[in-house]
Amino acid sequence: MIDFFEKLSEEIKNHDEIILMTHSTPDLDGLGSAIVLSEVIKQYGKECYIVAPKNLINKTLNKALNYLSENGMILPFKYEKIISDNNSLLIILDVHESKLLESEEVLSKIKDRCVIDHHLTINKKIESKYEFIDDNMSSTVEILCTYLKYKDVKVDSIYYTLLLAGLYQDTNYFTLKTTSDTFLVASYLIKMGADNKVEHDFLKESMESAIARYEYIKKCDKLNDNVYLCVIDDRTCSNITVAKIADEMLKFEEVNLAFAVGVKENGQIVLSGRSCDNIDVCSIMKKFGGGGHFGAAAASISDNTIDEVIDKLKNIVRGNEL
Ligand SMILES: [Mn+2]
Repeated sequence: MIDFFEKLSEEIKNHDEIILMTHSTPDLDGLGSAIVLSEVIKQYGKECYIVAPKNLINKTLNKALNYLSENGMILPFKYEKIISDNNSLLIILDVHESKLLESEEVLSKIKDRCVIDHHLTINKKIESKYEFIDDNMSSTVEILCTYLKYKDVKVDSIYYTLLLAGLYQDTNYFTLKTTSDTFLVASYLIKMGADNKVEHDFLKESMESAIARYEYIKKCDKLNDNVYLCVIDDRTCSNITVAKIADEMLKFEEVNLAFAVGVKENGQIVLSGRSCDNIDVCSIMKKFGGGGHFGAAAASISDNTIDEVIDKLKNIVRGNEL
């Protein structure tokens, strides 16, 4: 990792302009890390932009972005159309597959690339000069904080709050992929001035949305011993909604493997899975063309109906494939 950090710093110094990009429908882990990295890069005296997100439906992220604006922080967003290669370096965060990117157009424009990610590799990786992809890391925040510590760079305390919220969100309150190093990162962020109360305010949600989730959970199906599926069948929903339902279901003592499925506005089926007890839910999601982590994974499916997806999932879970 230290090798990569040295190369990353070197690459930043060797380029006139740095473009940062995360996955589409960004979250606080990806976009929060990009915002903080842009602050660091400005300290190196370089121009730095973040590819402007087209779809900001993550409420926690929105709250955090508003909080930054209210506190006078300027977000260096730049639209994909006006981005060009001016001896630019593209740093890709929290994703390493081209079809999941915020903008494939920007990817095609800039040839010098570095990739920083913590997801499992499922499909073809983006070609880059240097990459650091370690699926043992809890989050991109964890990788970035290791870099900040190593380089001994400091940013305004407000950014540490942003990173702490990203760490909470990506690990689902320190339940997913959390190691002793993850807690050390949390400790570092608090030490550097992260405000735990503000971070908790970012993560708060409306009573209405929490109750709506439980209405679906109330009707969930038991597929097998300790395996449950929740179906959102009366409205369209986002991948965030199904992810949150699957997260929530894993809290119950009856549940070792939880799935939630729904239909997105564009007609795609979104399926999310969460597991404990060493069940590889990612290998199940791969069967639907998806991916993610060992204990948390998802798939977006275009060529099946929701009923077909549910049937296929039931067959997988009830077969001897687990
Ligand atoms: Mn992440």
